[in-house]
Amino acid sequence: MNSEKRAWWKEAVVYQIYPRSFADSNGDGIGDLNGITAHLDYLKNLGIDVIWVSPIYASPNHDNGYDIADYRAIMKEFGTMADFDRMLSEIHLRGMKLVMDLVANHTSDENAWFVESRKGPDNPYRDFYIWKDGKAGGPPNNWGSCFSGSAWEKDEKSGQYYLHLFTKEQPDLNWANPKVRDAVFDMMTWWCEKGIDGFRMDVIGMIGKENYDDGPVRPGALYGDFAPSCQHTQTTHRYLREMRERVLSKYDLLTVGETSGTTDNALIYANEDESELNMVFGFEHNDGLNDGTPLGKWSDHGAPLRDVRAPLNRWQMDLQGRAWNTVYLGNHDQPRQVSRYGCDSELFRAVSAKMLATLIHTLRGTPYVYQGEELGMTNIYFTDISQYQDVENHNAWKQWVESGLVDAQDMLRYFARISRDNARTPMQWNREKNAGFTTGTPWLPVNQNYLLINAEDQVNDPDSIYHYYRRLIALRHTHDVIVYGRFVPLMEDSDEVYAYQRILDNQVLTVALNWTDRKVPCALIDETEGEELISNYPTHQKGFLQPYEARVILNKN
Ligand code: TEU
Ligand code: CA
Repeated sequence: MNSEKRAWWKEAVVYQIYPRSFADSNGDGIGDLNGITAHLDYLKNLGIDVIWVSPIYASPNHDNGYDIADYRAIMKEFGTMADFDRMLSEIHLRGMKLVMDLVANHTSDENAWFVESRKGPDNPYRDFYIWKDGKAGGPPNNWGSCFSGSAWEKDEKSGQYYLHLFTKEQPDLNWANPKVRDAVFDMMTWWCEKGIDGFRMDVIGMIGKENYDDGPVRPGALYGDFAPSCQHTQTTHRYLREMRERVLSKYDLLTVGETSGTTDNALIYANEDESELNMVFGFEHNDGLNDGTPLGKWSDHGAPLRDVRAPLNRWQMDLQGRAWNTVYLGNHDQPRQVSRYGCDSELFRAVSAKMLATLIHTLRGTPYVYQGEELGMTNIYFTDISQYQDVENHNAWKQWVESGLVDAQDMLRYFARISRDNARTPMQWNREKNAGFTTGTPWLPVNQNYLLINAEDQVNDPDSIYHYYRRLIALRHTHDVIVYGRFVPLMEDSDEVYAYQRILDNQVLTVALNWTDRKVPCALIDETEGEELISNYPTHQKGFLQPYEARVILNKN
């Protein structure tokens, strides 16, 4: 295994910033670039190598920046290009790197390209987007948007429809047009020349549309699935190889695709031959838990060990030695990980947050930490539709509740469990007003548990979740086995214990994690003589794991 190709992006730990909610420097209630710059030492002290920042480009914010109006300008709420340049140089001064979010499957409908395109069939930008005639008085096909409703919007002016796989304010770019690829690649080059260190590529698996046939309709669903025509196609791979050749290969970048899909897909995107991307995010251990229900993610589905471990272990086994993996449980599209996979009660919050942290930092792959996760921040559990900001919630509400198809109380329960807004509440910095996030009125309420959960208290407490993350990150930076060790699953029949080994040369790392809030029998670690690298409990009980206990032992033969 020592022959494995080393790379800085395999050894790195990435921290995701959702800029709107990270730190507000000027009191308007919205996080901004100067707010990020002011907190770089906090990230450096945590041990972070790479910062991935969610979109910071000019945007009307129908989807919080994932609808870009101008790829070469900074969103005015976030600051100026001078603020960006200063942030980038301060990141580099501290030896960290910056990865930008590349949202290029679609733009905002306010992007100059779309404003032109919409003017009519003769406009030179018409083919920058996907325009089709309707069929039988309706849209061109039966596809549903990821955010509810049809994926087509009729433009009254020309009578044609344009495709939007997300909101109608996010029209899909037509990658089949070489001018679109030129424009996107030029823009990427422009950012690389500014000195950024990589791209996280939003829904990049959807860029290669191959046909516009009706998609299969799942039982109970209202629209057809676009995936067979748009997801992980040969055409997408062709565009990515072109992108590699024309842009990515010219710089030393971290590239991570937000692709979803199976390990078969990942093996192509993230192949060790580096013909496309360095790594991709799998979704089988989060969104995949909801497969088969007509409402998709809107359900009561929990996260029992078997359902979470099976996809995670499959990605570990299928990719090793062949493609590089990512490891994450939380991001800006998922609820808070301690609320979803652990337990956010006062009793178990810290210990379960540390157990989950142990998992993401000891599986094979580059770990991604989502802001506030290192403090054990929890879901906010809104109780009324009016409290939500996220367009995904409001569109789903219209489609299912206002139409009478789903009961309002049921939907609110699903939202409280899984809504993206749970992860988007402001970062909890200290015990001051609004948790120190803003002196004004925060755009989304601060979780009222900030007196219990905040960065300042945890930085001052050596036993905190924050310091546990700091220790895990330091271990990655000292032990090659954590980065390059082969993954060997253990105890796959257990409903309670997630266990595995990582093996590199003469070193064996053994990890045992109790996924439950009960003391459970487990002899694995007792039989393992070795050095304890980390644990979330100060003392252990022979033959058992305590509630949410995590143990990591290193043996050298
Ligand atoms: O998310 C893509 C995506 O597939 C999401 O719809 C995801 O499935 C859902 O939010 C949660 O399960 C990316 C971005 O990360 C997201 O924030 C954007 O809204 C979306 O693309 C459109 O750009
Ligand atoms: Ca601000």
